[in-house]
Amino acid sequence: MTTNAALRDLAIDIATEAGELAQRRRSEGVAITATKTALADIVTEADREVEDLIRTRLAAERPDDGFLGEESGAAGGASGFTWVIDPIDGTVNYAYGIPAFAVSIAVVEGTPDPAQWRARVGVVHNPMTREMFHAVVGEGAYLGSRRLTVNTTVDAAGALVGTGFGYEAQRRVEQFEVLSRVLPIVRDIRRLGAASLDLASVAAGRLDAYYERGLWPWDHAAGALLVTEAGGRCGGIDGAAAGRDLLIAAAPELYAQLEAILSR
Ligand code: LIP
Repeated sequence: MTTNAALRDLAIDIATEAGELAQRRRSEGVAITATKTALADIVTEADREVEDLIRTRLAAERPDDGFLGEESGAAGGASGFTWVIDPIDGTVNYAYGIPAFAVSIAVVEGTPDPAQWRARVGVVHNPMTREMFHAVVGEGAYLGSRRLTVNTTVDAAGALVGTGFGYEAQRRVEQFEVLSRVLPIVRDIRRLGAASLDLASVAAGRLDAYYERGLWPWDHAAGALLVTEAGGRCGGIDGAAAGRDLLIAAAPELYAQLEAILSR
């Protein structure tokens, strides 16, 4: 019987190796961009290569587990556990050399659906800052060895709130309308560009809250566990699970205030 701690340690080891590859490809990629290939192709290649590394490690060390990855999709397993992977979360930051992207690795139990799964382990690693955020269900959230807690003393008027925007024009029009309701109320907005790092920032108290519509399961699988293990709440409106419709993350009292604003 594999313990949660063993799954976390494996996730950290794989995230470390994957982060080193992502960093290496980025530096090599800049040279290639300067000569011929479009930067977008560099990023896609790196995304795929990093996910391939993760998938290969897991096939060797956890052959009976399922897999759900941004680049290569889903594969069932016999163990009841699924590894939910975003190899490079913060793709645009990665392409531009902004040091705010992460390898996001989660282990969930049950159906690999955010509305049904039970997260057991979450790891979010920013190789540029060498920060390793990690959590095991029921055992707290950490940045390295430092225990994390969400900010619990802030209401909406004083809140620093992270958010993000999709890639489609029409969705951005809708997201701008929502932002026009939030911005006048809160302290300020931050758009970090990587959901996993937004969620890690809420867990670490670097943001008071985060919300976004249109996220994929791999964007938030690991970060959501960081938030809940740091004493926060992560979900949607009226008790819904976090998903494509909406994700809100904050301490419970601020969550309720944001939920009221976002559900208007
Ligand atoms: C990104 C998310 C971010 C969102 C971006 C994009 P990707 O994921 O992490 O929160 O605002 O539009 O979806 O594409 O970098 O893996």
